[in-house]
Amino acid sequence: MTTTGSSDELRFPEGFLWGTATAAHQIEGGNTNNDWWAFEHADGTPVIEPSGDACDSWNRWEQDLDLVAKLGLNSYRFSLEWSRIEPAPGEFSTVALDRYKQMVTTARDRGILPVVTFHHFTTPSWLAERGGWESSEAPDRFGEFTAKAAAHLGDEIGMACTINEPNIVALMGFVLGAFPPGVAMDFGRYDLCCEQLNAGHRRSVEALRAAPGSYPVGLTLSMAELVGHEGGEEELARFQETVEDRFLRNTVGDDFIGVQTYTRFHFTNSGYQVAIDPSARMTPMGYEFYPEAVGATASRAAAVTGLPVIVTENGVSTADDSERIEFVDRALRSVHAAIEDGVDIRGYTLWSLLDNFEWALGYSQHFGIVEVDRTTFARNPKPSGVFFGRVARSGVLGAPPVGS
Ligand code: GCO
Repeated sequence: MTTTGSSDELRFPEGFLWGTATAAHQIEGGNTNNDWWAFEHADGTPVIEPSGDACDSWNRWEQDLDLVAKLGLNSYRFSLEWSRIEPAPGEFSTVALDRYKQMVTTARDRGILPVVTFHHFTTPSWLAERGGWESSEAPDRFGEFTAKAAAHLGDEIGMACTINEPNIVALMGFVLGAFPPGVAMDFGRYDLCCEQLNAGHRRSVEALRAAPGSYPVGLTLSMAELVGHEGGEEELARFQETVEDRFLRNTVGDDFIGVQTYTRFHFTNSGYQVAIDPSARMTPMGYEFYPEAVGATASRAAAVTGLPVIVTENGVSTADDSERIEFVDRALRSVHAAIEDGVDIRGYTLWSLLDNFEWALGYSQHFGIVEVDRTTFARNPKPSGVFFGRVARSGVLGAPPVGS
């Protein structure tokens, strides 16, 4: 249980995971052999610019780990780029596997728990050309890839996240059309993709359980606090079921549920709304600025799955770093309140370590606690990173920052 110090100080449980996160395609650079690279260079997609060199983290990965350690965090969530590891079906790159293994061991050497995500939005071109997640072979192919990668990375993996936000892969790919394959409003293909991703998660869990070592395994899911208003209850229930609960139910036998929350959504008699108050404070992502959503989503995920919760992504896109500090402070207060209410939340991961490639929005968004010079790739920690590291080191959230 947590104890509180002075009235404004909130102490988090011993052993709480304090981390930050990235994803291969968003930071490595040069990931040319996947569906996202093709989507970025195709005509008529909503992608505003290609990922290009990203943050050059394929070459600067050790700098990134040094930053995580220097900030004082104890975990780092990063993803494997499937297309680097398996550039052609059944053909595996030892160089790529060795690199990711090096990241795991180097994280360990720095006292950082390596949290490895096996699929973070990108799919190898060879599989995309066969139908991607709609193809009947996708779940097995992903299970085989998981087995190969987990065997090579070995028993020093700290935690394994199978698929990052399967709901977003399906929703953006087949309803909103902003992710590959860029299909809009096709609910039949959306449903198929959801079922395939759920099957892929189960194959991946099986493969991880058979791999060397013993570490927690789970799914990470995009969740928003869903607020019902008069006349919106049915729409809320439909959204909750088709976008969240169908995945939450697919976690039986897992060790944790990864919750990834950025905002809340409103459901009224005119349907889904990002905000209902015309003067609501918004972020550059078009989300309502509402840090407290994460306490609600973590509580609901725990209630639905019965699993321990790790907040595997939370943060805010803002050019005003003091606003990020306010966001994280308020989000952590809502997490602490949920823990006080008995919710088993074991970690908080701030998205993101670096300002990086925000998918269709390119480099227009700033989620990082470290800024990256887009020309020299020099990394420069922000005050929000120093703030978060101080909380991580002490396990205590102090008085609200001045001016919040
Ligand atoms: C996601 C992804 C990240 C995003 C982050 C900000 O949740 O969409 O995991 O890749 O960059 O969430 O939108």
